[in-house]
Amino acid sequence: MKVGIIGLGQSGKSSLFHTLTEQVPEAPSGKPHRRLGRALVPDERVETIARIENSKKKTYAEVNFLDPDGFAPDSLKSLTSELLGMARGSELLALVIRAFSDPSVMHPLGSVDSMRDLKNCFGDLVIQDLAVFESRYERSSKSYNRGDKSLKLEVETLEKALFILGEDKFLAQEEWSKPEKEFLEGFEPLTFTNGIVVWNVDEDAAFGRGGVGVPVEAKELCDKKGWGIGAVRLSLESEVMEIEGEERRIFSMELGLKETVRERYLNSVYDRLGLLSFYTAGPKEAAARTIRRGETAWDAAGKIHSDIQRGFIRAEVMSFDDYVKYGSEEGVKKAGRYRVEKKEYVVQEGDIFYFRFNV
Ligand SMILES: Nc1nc2c(ncn2[C@@H]2O[C@H](COP(=O)(O)OP(=O)(O)OP(=O)(O)O)[C@@H](O)[C@H]2O)c(=O)[nH]1
Ligand SMILES: [Mg+2]
Repeated sequence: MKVGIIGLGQSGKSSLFHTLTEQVPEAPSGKPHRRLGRALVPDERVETIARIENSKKKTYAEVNFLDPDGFAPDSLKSLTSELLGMARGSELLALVIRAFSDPSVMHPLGSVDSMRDLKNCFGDLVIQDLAVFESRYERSSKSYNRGDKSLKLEVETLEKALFILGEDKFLAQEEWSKPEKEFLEGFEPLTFTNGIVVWNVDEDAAFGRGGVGVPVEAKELCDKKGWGIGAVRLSLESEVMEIEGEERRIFSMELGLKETVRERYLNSVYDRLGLLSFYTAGPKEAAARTIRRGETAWDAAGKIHSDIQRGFIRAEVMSFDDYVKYGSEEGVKKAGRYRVEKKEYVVQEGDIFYFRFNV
């Protein structure tokens, strides 16, 4: 799973990347490029399973982040096509908006005005999509008018898309039929992508879960676009990530941070994308894996290994809650709570699987 970080120059993109991936910033290269990093999703259930099974290895689900890096600090006065090109194809966009005042950090537009930046950045996403669809429309409408009627769906869909974008709306704000959607998705439009705004506030800002620190106006705009928004004190959280091990937890608690930004943020990534965690348990490995809501046991098997999917016979399943309640797989079996499911079984949050397969 891939999350593309976007934002104006000096808004805090790399700070976010750093807090999430713990990857230390590299020396400036001066050339625009994408920096990739991964974050392991903290998961108490993996710890529990590993304890019960005495597993040798613990495997966590992971999320990949990319940080557009190497742009001259004052060159990103808007979300340029080069920057957005790097984020296209991500499953989630994380838009960092500068809401910290620190005068020692320059703002590419010369002043801090978070609402202006948010509106402009949303506008930039629309502009980029418009550019993509306009050039395509120009070509296909020509062929269509010359008599290629197979392009009917394409031309009509493009007309609808251009109209929506022309109204300054996101494509995701509109209803689409399945064929329309499939056609549009081929272009990986930015305004079709799920998104979260990361409102990067001052160290001493009032803060909490449920949007404290985020102005009502910003929240409303995001709601309208179908995006999430949350306030983060990135410079503070970035410092916390410099601290190793147990000290980090203690320091976080002192600062009143119940969880690190990584835990909070990754949880909201899961929510927004409709992701679930499922598990496998054994003496070799206790592992968490990610799947989309609505996907099946067969999809889950494929996440582990293509052979397991290919040779799928059946899935044996217990819920994590039963597993803890009855203390072991044996206990779950004795309680009559162990199930055998077919390919089509829809995976539930916290399922622990054992796949029978034959290749
Ligand atoms: N005071 C304060 N400074 C911050 C905060 N977040 C980031 N900064 C500082 O702002 C500067 C830019 O932060 P980065 O994370 O590098 O921003 P960026 O968006 O990656 O910048 P570019 O890659 O140059 O576009 C750095 O000096 C950070 O230390 C914050 O919440 N408060
Ligand atoms: Mg950066």
